[in-house]
Amino acid sequence: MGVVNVTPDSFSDGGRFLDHAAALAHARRLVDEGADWVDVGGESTRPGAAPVPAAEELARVLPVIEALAAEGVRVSVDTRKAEVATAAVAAGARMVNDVSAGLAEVAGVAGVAFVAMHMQGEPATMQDAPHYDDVVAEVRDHLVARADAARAAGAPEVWIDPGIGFGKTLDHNLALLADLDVLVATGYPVLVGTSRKGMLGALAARADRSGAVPPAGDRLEGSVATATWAFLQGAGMVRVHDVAATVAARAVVEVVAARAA
Ligand code: PMM
Repeated sequence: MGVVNVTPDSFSDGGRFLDHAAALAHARRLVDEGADWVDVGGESTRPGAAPVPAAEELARVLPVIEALAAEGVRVSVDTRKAEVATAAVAAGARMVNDVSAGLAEVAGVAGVAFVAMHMQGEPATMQDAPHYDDVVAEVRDHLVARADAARAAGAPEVWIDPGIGFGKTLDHNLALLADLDVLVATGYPVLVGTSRKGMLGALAARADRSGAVPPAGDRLEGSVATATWAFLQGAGMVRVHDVAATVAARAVVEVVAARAA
């Protein structure tokens, strides 16, 4: 799944694709590079981000979704608002990717695929003091409940996603990645998004002699490494900014995995 953020403030590509022509060109490039889905979002959910009114979100994403869908691209809409999800589906989106996992019924009624992602709290404050007694079990139980609701409401395809970086410390993120098999064992296909995220900045700084944290646009190695890890643990899809590098890495590791099987 390739990411197209039509926003002024997303943490790694904010402002680059606010122009619709630039967003479309970027989306086409991601498809050429091997993306099966293009995830179009109009509201940044980075830590501390302010909410965006529905009308503004719609103005950002609808023209892009309409144009891509008309070209036969499988488009997912990254939104937390029922109104935006419904309009996006009418414009041709075939998946609702909801970081709050609250739109299960909306996706079901619309008859499109659904991604239930786990988030503790709200983007504005979610990184203040995330707390879990057992992060892996709590995330799993919440996602299964939301995925069951989406399926009961009629969603034809339902994914679960641990929500790396959404109300989670580095240790929580590492626990979820290390125990990804627990999510895979639910039977729901698993989507993972680590691309360019803060945890990769923190891990890169640990590995770097100077201790410098690389900026979001300079976290390709960690992004590809964790996407590859996710595939090897049984994830069915990864949400990434750098499609070509991820596809190439997966092609290599698949050969090794097939040999090992
Ligand atoms: N991460 C972001 C936004 N949407 N959706 C899913 N399903 N999983 C994620 O991990 C996820 C998401 C934040 O990243 P961005 O600002 O680069 O889009």
